[in-house]
Amino acid sequence: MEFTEILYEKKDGVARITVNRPEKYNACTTTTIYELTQALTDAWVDRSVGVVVLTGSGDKAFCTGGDQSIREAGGYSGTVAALPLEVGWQQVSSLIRTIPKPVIARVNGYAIGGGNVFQVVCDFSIASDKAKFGQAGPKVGSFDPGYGTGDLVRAVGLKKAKEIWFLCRQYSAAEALEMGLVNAVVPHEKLDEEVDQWCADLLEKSPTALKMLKYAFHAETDGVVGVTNLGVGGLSMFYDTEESLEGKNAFMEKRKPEFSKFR
Ligand code: 2NE
Repeated sequence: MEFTEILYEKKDGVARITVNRPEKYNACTTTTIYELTQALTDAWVDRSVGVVVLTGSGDKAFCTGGDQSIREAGGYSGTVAALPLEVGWQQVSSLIRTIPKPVIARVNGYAIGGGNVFQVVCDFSIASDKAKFGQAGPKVGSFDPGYGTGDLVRAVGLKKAKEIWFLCRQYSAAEALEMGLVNAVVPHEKLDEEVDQWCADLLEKSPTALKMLKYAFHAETDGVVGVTNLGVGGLSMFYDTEESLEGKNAFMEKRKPEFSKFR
């Protein structure tokens, strides 16, 4: 796959997606967002991938949200001009939350605005001790409702989530750990070692158990979409059974299905 604003590599069961605009502190255009959806979709369908790592290039920023320098009426420009704001950004968050594999945010620097939302919706966040966190919407005339507010509430509690959004303060990695915004903080130079260890620990586990757990965690909060994902996770396993195949085989062989032996 050819990308211009992200890097995408797959190795030893791990798909690593890197927002690659370090000169803009990894702020995103519509192209970046579109490419993120493509990479996440590829990681979803590739059975060799067990864990996804999301990060940013360089050592300044994980991601600082929308690129304000190319923001225009209606959204953010880029070569994929036809990607409306409400499709692209929430699609990335949605894919991170529904891809049936653990997604780790490797937070190597600033996670601000939409960048903080991305790390919030990841299953795990491992932060460098240099990382800084915060929302910026009310400062720059934006807000990120839904995943950007709901998952934050569940991570840090309602009062703290409102403080983060309304006041647009920045929080250190230590403060983020204390409030439950991240899972672990390590010295900057140990970040890759720590992320690699989490990947190795996850890759040892049953992929189906992890998939169903991920869906179960979101089923409660995501309404019919959450229940659908949980149900379809079950359906994909049912398709692997003899009982399910009997239905298909009977149809193809133009006979009545014999389901009674599966009772
Ligand atoms: C991240 C932060 C706090 C860093 O501050 P500092 O002082 O350490 O660095 P500086 O000089 O501000 O930034 C370094 C370079 O990166 C660019 C800056 O313009 C600067 O470029 P030069 O002047 O050196 O050429 N840069 C950083 N973030 C950028 C951005 N988001 N867009 C374009 N250029 C950016 C500080 O830079 C900061 O506060 N950044 C802005 C954060 C922000 O407002 N993000 C957007 C929030 S809204 C959003 O993400 C969103 C949403 O709410 C809903 C839907 C979709 C998106």
